[in-house]
Amino acid sequence: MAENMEQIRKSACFFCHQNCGMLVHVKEGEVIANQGDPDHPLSRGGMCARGQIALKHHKHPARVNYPLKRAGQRGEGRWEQITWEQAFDEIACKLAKFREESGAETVCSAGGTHRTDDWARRRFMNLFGSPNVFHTSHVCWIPTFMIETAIYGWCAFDLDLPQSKCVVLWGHNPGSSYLPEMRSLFDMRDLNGTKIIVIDPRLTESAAKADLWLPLRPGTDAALALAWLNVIIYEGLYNQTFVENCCFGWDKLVQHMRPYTPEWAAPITWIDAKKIRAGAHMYATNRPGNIQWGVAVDQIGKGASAAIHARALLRAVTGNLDAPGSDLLCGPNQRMITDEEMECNEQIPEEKRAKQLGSNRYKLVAWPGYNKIAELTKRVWGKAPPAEWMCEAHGPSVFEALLTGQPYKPRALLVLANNPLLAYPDAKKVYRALQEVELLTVMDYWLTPTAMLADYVLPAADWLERPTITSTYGCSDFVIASQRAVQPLYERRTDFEFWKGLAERLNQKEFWPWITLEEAYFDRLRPLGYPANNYDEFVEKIRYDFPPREYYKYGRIGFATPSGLVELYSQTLEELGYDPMPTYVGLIDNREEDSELAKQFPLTLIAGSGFMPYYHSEHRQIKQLRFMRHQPRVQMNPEIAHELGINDGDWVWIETQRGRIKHVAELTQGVHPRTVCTERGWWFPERKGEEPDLYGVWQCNSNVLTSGAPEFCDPMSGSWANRGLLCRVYKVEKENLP
Ligand SMILES: Nc1nc2c(c(=O)[nH]1)N[C@H]1C(S)=C(S)[C@@H](COP(=O)(O)OP(=O)(O)OC[C@H]3O[C@@H](n4cnc5c(=O)[nH]c(N)nc54)[C@H](O)[C@@H]3O)O[C@H]1N2
Ligand SMILES: Nc1nc2c(c(=O)[nH]1)N[C@H]1C(S)=C(S)[C@@H](COP(=O)(O)OP(=O)(O)OC[C@H]3O[C@@H](n4cnc5c(=O)[nH]c(N)nc54)[C@H](O)[C@@H]3O)O[C@H]1N2
Ligand code: SF4
Ligand SMILES: [Mo]
Repeated sequence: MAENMEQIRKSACFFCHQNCGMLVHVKEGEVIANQGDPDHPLSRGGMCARGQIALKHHKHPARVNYPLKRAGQRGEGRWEQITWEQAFDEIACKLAKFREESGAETVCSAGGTHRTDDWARRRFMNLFGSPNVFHTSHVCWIPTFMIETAIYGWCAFDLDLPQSKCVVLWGHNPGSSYLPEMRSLFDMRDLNGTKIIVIDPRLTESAAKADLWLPLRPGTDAALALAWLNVIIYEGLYNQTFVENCCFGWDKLVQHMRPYTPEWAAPITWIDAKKIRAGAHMYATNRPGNIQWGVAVDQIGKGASAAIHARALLRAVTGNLDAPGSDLLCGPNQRMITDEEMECNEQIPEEKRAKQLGSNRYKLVAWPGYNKIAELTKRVWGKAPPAEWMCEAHGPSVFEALLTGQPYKPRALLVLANNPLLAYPDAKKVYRALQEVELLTVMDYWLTPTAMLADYVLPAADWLERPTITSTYGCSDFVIASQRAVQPLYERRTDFEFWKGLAERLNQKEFWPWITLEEAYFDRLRPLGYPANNYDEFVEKIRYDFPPREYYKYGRIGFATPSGLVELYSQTLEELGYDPMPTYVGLIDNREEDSELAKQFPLTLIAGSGFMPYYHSEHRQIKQLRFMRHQPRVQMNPEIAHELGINDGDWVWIETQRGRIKHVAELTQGVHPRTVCTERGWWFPERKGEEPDLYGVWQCNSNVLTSGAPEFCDPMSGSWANRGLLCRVYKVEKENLP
């Protein structure tokens, strides 16, 4: 096609992992417009405010466009522009030196949420010999994935909504976090009369439309889920056939659940026993039903696993698993080359696996747990979930190792698609840890607060500049392929090229045969057997592959667990030294209501949840979005605010034992008088980037308030606590107003 003709490219937005389909209009190699793709099977033409500003993001004057090397002191903000060749040569040379002097494991890599080709990161790190890859996985879906897989052989995230009679949104607010999903859900409710239950301390966009809203005390989800199990078991609302034929450990579970009555849970959860029962009845009697994953439960730190585990067992005892209208076990993609198959996991020796930081303490989402899960899933499904995400070093433990040198001191941190100062707990500790690292590289679109501390900053290509494969972190049975709309501007490169560039200098050349990312993707899709000669043609002609839906797969293959059944009593968890059935362990900060600490910090904190229009710490640079939400807001109830002399719009301090931050008070009846909710991810790109300001990162960053210390973390999953912490709130003094 002539260069000057307008072309439409079938792309996918990657400002979040909904990956909405986009039709991108391109003329003379430049993007001129983008619109939602009405033929996209999931987003159906929809897009959110972030999708709308893709062009502003693409052409924003503050984007990092060339590799930068630190010229002054760390954090001084003086940079020298260098070539990619120089950056690769220098970084690779340092990595080789660290490997030789102190072992490959001293090179670590940090990620955030899924934004990019993480199989490439893992492939590089495995071949390099380091097990120390980590993400925010321990607080985002992965505890859920691994616990559910331990119990029933895959995570039941594939929801068969059209036939469902009841959907539970448990710590999930698609009304601000997944807008396309919110639309489908409420369209379906209007069409089918599906019941919707929302379990959320706040009256959210989703809760406002629910049939039943259970406003629980933050962090007490395990108590609520256990009480639902108690009701369902002891009132005989369970699915007897499923329990008898498909489950292991029923008698033990019945005994174990005896104490967890709604009356026991009421004072813990702040929900009255009648309402707890009503919720359990609604879910158990409107079958088939779904429980939609929400990240809140992964973020309650100590005790997160009990909540996740109990929530999963609710599906099992009601038989809401892999049946029409319930939560399905899709299993891995059977025909394409999966993320896991791209990772070269077999290349990392046992002796290096044992050096994975945090894996001796938090075993499930690390090599000890992953080994078991991978063996079972391979036996039944033929394939394993990816090690990237499911088998990780523990971020807070890596930062701890940097500060203490125990069990050894990491020397390099390769940060990519992550803003650690805003994403990981106890941000001041993360900051001190980053000062300790000898080599810090950051690949990003912007000079973020974290990038300001780097030795090298590398310019990342955005979603318009690269192809995308969508397959739910490499864990679903379907695939959607999308095109690169344009070649990267300036010297921006894809994350894949970053790993490949290093790999080629570190003796991995034979493992990276592809020149472009499209070539790698096409190799992965080739086994699907479609008539296409290259990736672009695949997208043009085929674009997606959804295998026919098969219900009750367990009838044919069984469940990928030691017994081949749904394990109400989990042998995998027991073998790892964990509780085979969920047990309530209480809140992290205060077990006793009258403790000294609870007197000093009388309120319960939610340290951030999703809100529009931002994605975590991103997009504050984009004027059109900033106009919608200019500064951070803390939600609190007018009753407590008035007691504290706080008015709507006042700047207030929110303080925990770790530190304090400022937000603007937003008074709302939609939260309990004892609960406050801050926003996550705030920094101010318009302020000074150099030390000590770092774009105002210490002013409003919710992670100043959180903790990743072992006593706050869940031993099974490694979750740290962002929800259910103790805090106090008071007005900002005149001299401290921003
Ligand atoms: N207190 C508190 N902390 C939390 C949470 C919370 O609710 N409260 N939520 C947690 C959760 S669920 C998550 S997932 C994490 C998110 O943590 P992060 O993923 O670190 O969050 P982001 O702010 O989105 O940072 C991503 C960075 O990567 C850059 N980026 C985006 N796309 C790409 C790409 O394709 N390539 C490259 N190289 N860079 C890219 C962005 O510009 C941004 O600077 O935070 C966790 N931390
Ligand atoms: N706009 C926007 N969308 C996003 C993101 C974003 O940053 N911004 N991030 C993306 C990512 S990486 C993720 S993981 C998803 C997460 O999306 P969701 O699963 O929707 O999670 P959150 O929005 O963090 O929180 C959901 C709800 O949990 C409630 N909550 C807080 N504490 C508790 C608790 O202890 N128990 C219960 N039951 N509920 C609680 C909060 O009030 C909130 O309304 O969103 C994705 N989408
Ligand atoms: S940021 Fe918005 S448009 Fe982009 S994928 Fe997510 S929901 Fe879709
Ligand atoms: Mo997340």
